[in-house]
Order: sequence, then structure tokens, then C-alpha cells
Amino acid sequence: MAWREVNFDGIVGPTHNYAGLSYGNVASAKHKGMVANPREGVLQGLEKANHLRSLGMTQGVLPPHDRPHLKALRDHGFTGSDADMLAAAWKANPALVANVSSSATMWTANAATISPSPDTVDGRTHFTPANLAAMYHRSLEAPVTARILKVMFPEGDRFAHHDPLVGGTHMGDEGAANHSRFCADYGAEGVALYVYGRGAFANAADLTFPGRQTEEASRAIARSHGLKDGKTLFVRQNPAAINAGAFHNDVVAVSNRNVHFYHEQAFEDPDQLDRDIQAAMGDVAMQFVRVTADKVPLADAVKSYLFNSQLISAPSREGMTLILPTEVAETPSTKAYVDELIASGGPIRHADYLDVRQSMRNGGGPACLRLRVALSDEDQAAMGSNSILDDALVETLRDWAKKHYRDRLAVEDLADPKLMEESFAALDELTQILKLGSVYDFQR
Ligand code: SUG
Repeated sequence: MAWREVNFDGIVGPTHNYAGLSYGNVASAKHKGMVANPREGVLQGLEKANHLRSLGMTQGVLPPHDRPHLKALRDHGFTGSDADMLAAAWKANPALVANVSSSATMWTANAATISPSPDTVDGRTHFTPANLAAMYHRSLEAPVTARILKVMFPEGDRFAHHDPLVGGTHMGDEGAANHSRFCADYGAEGVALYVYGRGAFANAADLTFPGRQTEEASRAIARSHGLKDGKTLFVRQNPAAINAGAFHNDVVAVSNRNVHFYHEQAFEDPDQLDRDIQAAMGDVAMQFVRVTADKVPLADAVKSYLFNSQLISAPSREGMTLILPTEVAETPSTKAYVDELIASGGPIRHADYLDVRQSMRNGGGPACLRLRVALSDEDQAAMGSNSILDDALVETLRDWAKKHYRDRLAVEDLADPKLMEESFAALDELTQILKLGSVYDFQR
């Protein structure tokens, strides 16, 4: 039985904009008010996904969500037609409209936490959509994410779905962005590392920015997924990293199979963590690629998103490949580091730089844009929907994006009822292309 890691990239939505909504995410704050180009954003994302496919990876997509999210406006007491509600909400509270219009669902590393079947006691792959409780605009995502995942991975003897955690920010959960899985191969039993920002009931006085993920949330997910004894680790993110703008652990660390690539300031005691991971892995030798601050200062890591790269085992290449944002090539310390890393003959042999600037300006690099799922041939055959890319689907999605997306979107445009109509028309067509059924509220 063959196994692979499938990356499901979030398609950038038609309302992609820069409203500066995420406190603690320095890129989002820095680009607040800038004019966005949703069409360029969606095409950059598809280009990245297609690049992975060209390397022999199996590549899927996840759709954007319905924005503006009219259900949220109704929950705020707005009534009448869709256009009436949008107009009244914009008049009453433009920031609310910006929040319910965000295209943040593109960052699918935050969609869910997934434990593949080799790691679970019942031998099923478990999914928990992230509640994203820390940020209002993202807290709207979980119900639709849950519906989409259930269509793509039907509940049954292969796939098991859990409800998003309840408990508000005390049980704040940001999904796979704070979860790493180490293994010899994707189909072998793995070790899950959960990284949290704070304890749910502790006073994290050392944080200036929000610690979005709590330890209790991480432990609840590991428990409900039925992970095997001795195969889970929980560690706190270094508060210095959060305060420097690493609002998710995947801004300072990334893993693939037996390789952990991370900044030395990602964790308070990296030596201890290396030992703990190695002990849990048993006979499988880990390779730790620790980047020191004298080579790459933490600020450069956060600015360039060096660690928000995708670390992949491409079937067409010897050794692992880093899929990096072009910002890494433009930052002298990170460019020099990557050149040295590739020349060193270690496990990471290739560096591919891709332009995902539309997403990067909101703090979303290559790794934020994808949700990883380890799947066997049989798992893949059991999937629902038409969400795995082939030549035809890539072409269809490019044409679809060019037909529906604007090339200019300022925050004020979010008040435009025509944008809402365009967005819903695009998404309605997309659910047909991806064979997802009626997953959006406006279709129900
Ligand atoms: O949650 N940005 C996202 C970026 C998520 C990146 N994901 C990972 N690191 N895995 C966030 O902060 C900004 C939206 C705005 O400002 O309009 C935003 O939501």
C-alpha cells in the first residue's frame, strides 16, 4: 500500500483584501489599507500548487468560504435583503464588514488538525476543524470548514470527524499550524508534536501578543483523536518568538518525516525538545536542522518567513526540497543561510522560491497556504469531491479565477453589493467544479 503526503492549498477568495485584522501578525498590521489584487493572489496560489504537482507531489485544493459572511451579519441583528444588510452593516460598523469579508480561509494550515490512521488507536484518520477563537474574523470559519472536510473525507471506517473545540479563547485552537508529525515514512507510526502559546488558565504575563493556541486545546485534540501512548509531545512556544510576531509555530519551525527545521528561539529549551522527540521516535534517527540567531536573527526569520516554507519529499528529487517565499531570497541573512544549507549535503537538498506576495502581505507564506494529509492509495480512493489537481482542473481553476476575480480591491470596496454578487457567483460555480455540493450558507 503506497502512502503520500497530500497538500491541500486554500484557494485565495474573491474578497482578498488588506484590513489589518490580525493583532500580533506584523505583516497584516504593516499592510493595513493597501489595495489588494485578488486575481493575482488566486493565480499565485494556483501556481504554487501546480509547482508542487510538477515535482510529482499529489496536490489538492480547498475552496474559499462565502464572504461577506451574511450569517454573521444576521447574528449581529441585521435583517432584510442581502444588499440591505450589507449597506446597514457598513454604515453601522465598517470594521465588522471587513471582518466578515476576510479571505483568511486561504490559510488552510489553520483549517484543522489531522491525525493520520497509522497514529491512531482506531486506525482511522481523525479531523478536528480549528475553532480559531483568537481572532473574530477567523472564528467564523469552523462550521463551513467542517462541512467541506466531511464531503472530502466521508465519515466512516477510514475518516473520523470531531466538532471544533468549545470554550472560546480558553480553548483556542489554530489547527495544523501548531502541530508537527514526525515519521520514518508517511504510512509508518508517527510522533505528534503540539506547540501551544499559553496555558488556558494561566496568566501569560510574558506575552505581549496573543498566545492563540492553548495547551488544554492541544491536549484535548490529541486525546479525542486517540493517539497512541508515548507518541505525543506538548511544548510551549518560546514567548520571545510570539512577541517577535510568530503568532503560529509554523512561522519559526517546519518538519517533514524525520527532519525538524527550526529557529533556535522557537522553543525555550531546544536541546531538551530534540531529546524528547528522539526518545519518542525510538529507532528512527531524527535529523535536527537548528538555525542559530547569529546566522538568521529572529526578526529576519519572521520578516522573510524562512520557516514558513514547505519541506517536502518530492518523488522526482533526491533529498528534501524547501518551497520558500521569494522574500527569503530578498533577505540577505536568509538567502545566505539557505545557500549554505543546500551546499552542506544534509537532508535538505533543494530550494525553490515562489511568489505568493498577495498572501505574504497578510502574514501567510507557502506553509500557511496548505493543509497536509497523509493518505494511502485506499484513503485517496475513498475521498469525495473533485479536489485533487490534474492538468484539466488547474486550467479550469485558472479560467474560473480570471472570469470572476477583480484585480483591485480596496477596503472600501467591501461595501459594494456587486462584489458580494460576484463573490457568491464565483463560489457557486466553484462548488460545482470541485463537486462539493451546497456547503455555503447562501446556497442553503
Ligand atoms: O491568522 N492573517 C492570518 C495569517 C495566517 C497564517 N497562517 C499560518 N501561520 N499558518 C492570521 O493572522 C490577516 C487578515 C487581515 O488582516 O485582513 C490574517 O488573518
